Amino acid sequence: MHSRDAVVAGLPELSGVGRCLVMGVVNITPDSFSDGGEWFEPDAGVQHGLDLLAEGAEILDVGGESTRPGAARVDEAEELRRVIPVIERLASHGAVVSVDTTRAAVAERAVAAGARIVNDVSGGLADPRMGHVVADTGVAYVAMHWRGHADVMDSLEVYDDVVAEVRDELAQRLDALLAVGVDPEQVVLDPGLGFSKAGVLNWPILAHLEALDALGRPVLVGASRKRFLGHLLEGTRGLPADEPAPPLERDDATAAISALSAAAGAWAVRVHAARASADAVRVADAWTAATRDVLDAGMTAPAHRTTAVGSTGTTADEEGLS
Ligand code: PMM
Repeated sequence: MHSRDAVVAGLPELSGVGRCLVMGVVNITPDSFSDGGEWFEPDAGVQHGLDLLAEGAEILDVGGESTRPGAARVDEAEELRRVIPVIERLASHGAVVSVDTTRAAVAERAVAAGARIVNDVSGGLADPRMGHVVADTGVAYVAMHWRGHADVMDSLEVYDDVVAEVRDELAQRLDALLAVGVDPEQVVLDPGLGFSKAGVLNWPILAHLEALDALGRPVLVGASRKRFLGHLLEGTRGLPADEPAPPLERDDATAAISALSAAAGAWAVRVHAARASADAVRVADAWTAATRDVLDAGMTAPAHRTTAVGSTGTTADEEGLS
């Protein structure tokens, strides 16, 4: 069994989907690197969440503190003021809401307001009470690989073998969570792309997602609009050769990573632009299913499906094959 298919506690409607899920980002921050300030007012945040759902997101990740490298921390009261009203309103619309926080008190209040997932970029390291809150509430918990807050994270990117060290440090976080009573079924793991990881360090992690699969829990991939994509795209399509492509120019590359991550077995991708990634994970699903058909047939020619994966019921002519 792929770790993607492992049950995640408290999310029955998202279990058994059989393909990678899409988590849409709702940043209620004035200074996020990727969409800073755009959805800072609660009404705008809620509307943005609803738009992401309409574009195909299955989870909405609401955050009130920027993790942009070098960013200063916001205090707890301000973080609560930003996220709680938005979580309440999105949850009342029936959305599966996740709260992006490193603070146990914010996680607790967010769950009371309707959040079903706690997404902690510190994997429990930033707040010693976090594991206990997760155990007590029983909610799903994303534990991300992390070495320090935004003001110091760039100075902590020292690795001999980035894939093995990220895997081993995540395994330690998992053990620490289980030791305080968290059920393994609550946990989703995330390699933390871009967090204490400079450009080139992110590619081996993506290319070896199966190393995390070995930990037995589903994996979330958060590549969306990150700096390493900006560097990848330097000098393309008329962009300056010596400057990273700006965040809003990174969505197509993000969708490509969503497809590849989904094909590699990721449980979910966390993205700012949901539509392209919702399409991408479906492409990966159809691709993987067709590959499986060939393998099941003993490496002979595939038995052609009579109904396409995700078929809308329209004929080939209506859909326009050319
Ligand atoms: N990245 C950011 C914020 N939260 N959460 C998880 N689980 N994984 C990530 O990679 C991640 C995250 C930073 O991106 P943003 O500032 O655009 O939200």
